Amino acid sequence: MGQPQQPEGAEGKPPLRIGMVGYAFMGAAHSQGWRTVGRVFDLPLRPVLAAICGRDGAAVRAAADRHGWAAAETDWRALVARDDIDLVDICTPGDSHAEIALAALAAGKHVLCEKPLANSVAEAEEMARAAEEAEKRGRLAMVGFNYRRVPAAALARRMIAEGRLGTLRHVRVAYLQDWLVDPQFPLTWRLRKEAAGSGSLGDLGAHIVDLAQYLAGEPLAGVSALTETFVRERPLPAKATSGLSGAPTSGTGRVTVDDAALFTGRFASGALASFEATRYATGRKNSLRIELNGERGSLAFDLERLNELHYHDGTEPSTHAGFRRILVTEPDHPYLDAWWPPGHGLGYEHTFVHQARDLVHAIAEGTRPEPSFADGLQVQRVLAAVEESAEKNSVYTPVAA
Ligand code: SOE
Repeated sequence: MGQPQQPEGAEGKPPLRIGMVGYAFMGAAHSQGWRTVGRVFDLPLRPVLAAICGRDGAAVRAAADRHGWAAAETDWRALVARDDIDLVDICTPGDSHAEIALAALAAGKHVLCEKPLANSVAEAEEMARAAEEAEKRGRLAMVGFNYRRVPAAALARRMIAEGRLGTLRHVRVAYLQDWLVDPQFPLTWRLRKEAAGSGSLGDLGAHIVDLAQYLAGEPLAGVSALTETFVRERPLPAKATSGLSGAPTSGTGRVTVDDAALFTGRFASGALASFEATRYATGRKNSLRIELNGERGSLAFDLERLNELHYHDGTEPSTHAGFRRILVTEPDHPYLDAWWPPGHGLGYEHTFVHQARDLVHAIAEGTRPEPSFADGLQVQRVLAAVEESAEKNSVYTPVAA
């Protein structure tokens, strides 16, 4: 640790001093984003990695050194209270999103909160209200649905907004992982409702609900759902991975969240959608595939081939119509003018750089970041409708307004 890292060429720009809570996978991914963004994009503010926070002092100090943070804290309340922090980046399990975000907004900080926004609609409503109040004081809040910032997804959004698909009829989207297939995988925090809020639904389903609504440009009006927990008892983890200090470390514990969620949805316009979120798709590691069909054309995207977007122009003569691959690496594609020459692709980590870029610009310009906490609340309401429908044997359930 030492002086915060200063991206080259950022001299003279006012600092945006970041304080991060959490240093696991998302903490590492967000750190990469904050470290890199000022080196790639010309920004109106200079991100400074001021402090990172975690409960374990030795581990968070090691994380500060590894990820380039100038200081380490072991109490998030102390981090939020620091007058040398302008923005709090929340990379913790969902059970602490609300308390940290509410405290940070009340302390006059901007906030970036990982997805899903909260573990319940009630928490999300309180966070959205607080964000709306904070906005009046010039403090802004974003929720980290980073897949909107894959260039191919942003290009798809631009093409749909331009009317290239015409009236939307279908969205079908699946987010497939397989890290829970082994019944011996331990009962970590993501498998306990009190920590994670839900299972694959909130972890993976939140991403595809947000992405589908973002690309469609409209909210889901209602859903019919099935959820399942395939393995209901799992070995208790060593304390270090349980995410819960003092947790027993022998025997088994009950899984209290969904392992998979399958649901259909109707958009406000009447377009129909199908969603699948699972951690049991053996062989699929991080496969998010979405296809949108309109009366004038279709778009298809696969996160495992994230530099590509497949487009079918339904207005072309049938003799030479068909899906064609757009290689999304041109300088006039979203975000790409800051990176490499055409054909040199990007990866998963770059979505966090783009997320940081967009948040810095929103803060500098005083405009509401997207996705906002209100967007995060809307996703939370869809997730709640999915759980309610699943509890009622897939009865169609309206999404609360
Ligand atoms: C789940 O394994 C997970 O880490 C999600 O929590 C992230 O949001 C996603 O980007 C990658 O997969």
